[in-house]
Amino acid sequence: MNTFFPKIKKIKYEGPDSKNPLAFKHYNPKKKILGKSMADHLRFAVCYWHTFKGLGADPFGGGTMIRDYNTSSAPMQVAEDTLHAAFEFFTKLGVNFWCFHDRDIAPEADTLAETNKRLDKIVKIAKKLQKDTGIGLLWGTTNAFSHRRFLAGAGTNPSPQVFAYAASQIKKAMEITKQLGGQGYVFWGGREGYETLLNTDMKKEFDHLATLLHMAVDYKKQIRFKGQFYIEPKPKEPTKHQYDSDAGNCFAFLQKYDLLKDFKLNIEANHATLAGHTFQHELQFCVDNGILGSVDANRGDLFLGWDTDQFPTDIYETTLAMYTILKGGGFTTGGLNFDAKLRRQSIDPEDLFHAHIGAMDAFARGLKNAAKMIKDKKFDKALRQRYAGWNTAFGRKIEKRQVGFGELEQYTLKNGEPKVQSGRQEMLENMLNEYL
Ligand code: XUL
Ligand code: CO
Repeated sequence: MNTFFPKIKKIKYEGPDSKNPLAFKHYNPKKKILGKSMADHLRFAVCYWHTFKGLGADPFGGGTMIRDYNTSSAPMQVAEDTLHAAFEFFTKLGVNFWCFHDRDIAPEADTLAETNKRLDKIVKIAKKLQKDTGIGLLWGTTNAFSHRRFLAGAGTNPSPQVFAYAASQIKKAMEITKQLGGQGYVFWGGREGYETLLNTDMKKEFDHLATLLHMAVDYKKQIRFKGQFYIEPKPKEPTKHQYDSDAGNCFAFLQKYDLLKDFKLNIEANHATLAGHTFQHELQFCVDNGILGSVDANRGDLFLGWDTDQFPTDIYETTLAMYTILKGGGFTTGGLNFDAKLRRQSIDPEDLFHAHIGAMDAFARGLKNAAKMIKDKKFDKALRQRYAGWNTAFGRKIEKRQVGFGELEQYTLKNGEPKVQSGRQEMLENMLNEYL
């Protein structure tokens, strides 16, 4: 396995003093933190679409990256070569998982039947590569947004024929995800949204989206696929208004349509910021409501209003994210999938390694910092103190709804002006910096 990245050797942990750019300074997979190995905490996955199929194209120009696995004129040869390159990459980098869309691993043919045959061919090879390398599938998904037929959405398309096509595609993608032992399956509503309400029956579209997901749940039971289902919030792009706009909105949707027991969320950092939230906010919302499933680990650029999908490098962010994830019990089926792409000018294959090494180290540092914060309990203590009033008999009575407005008015008339306290934000922010 030394064909497509011949210059790169297996990436090793060399510790914080290493000056080798192709080594981990912080990610030490076997090192135990809070009783679990770093690898088991972080569950890193490489995404197929950006890493192997993205070649630096942007709205103003085509790809800039030339790859040896992309040179054949036969599309299925490219698919095979790319798969081999991918497993060479995963192995050299030392991640335990990968993620893909159906259309990333095998190109679409003229008919659905032919496309499915292509998938079968590639999945057979992928299965063998997984077995040979010990690398597992974190989640699979469907690309029901790139093809022209999905211009007005998949599950929310005004045409039942398109709905049926999307369902057929998801059916197959679930089957291959199961065959590859996928631990999860993601539904990102690529074009489930609208451009103008003048041509959109929003109620119908939400209902149809829920119908599609219910059918997926039924089919999951039918084929005994045990992986976890996730939906992935994103507020805009490609449509002006995406239906799964943020975690709160997804939670309401899942509750309304009785899907809550079957779905968790896949939270993406850049989607959080597009929704006007911090990454930590979206994670915390999920933890609080028992719906944190997996994470697409990337970052946006706050000066740019689109999904720049950059590799995560900000230790402040990764520390807060890992703090929230650990406090929420950590990952079970999910993990940290680098849904991130190289910048257009980073054209060399080794840039793929630099990007992932930096991202893995950034999360490894986040994990170490968060573990210290948890052990020290300083933030826990500050939070407890702030809400201490609720642990008094008076506070508990309110929480248990044993008193109403009348009793509270009596209390206020008797006790007068409440005592106010400082939020201590600056002190807490300073305290956080001590861990970075
Ligand atoms: C798009 C995005 C997707 C999903 C999988 O913004 O994040 O790549 O993660 O379909
Ligand atoms: Co994503």
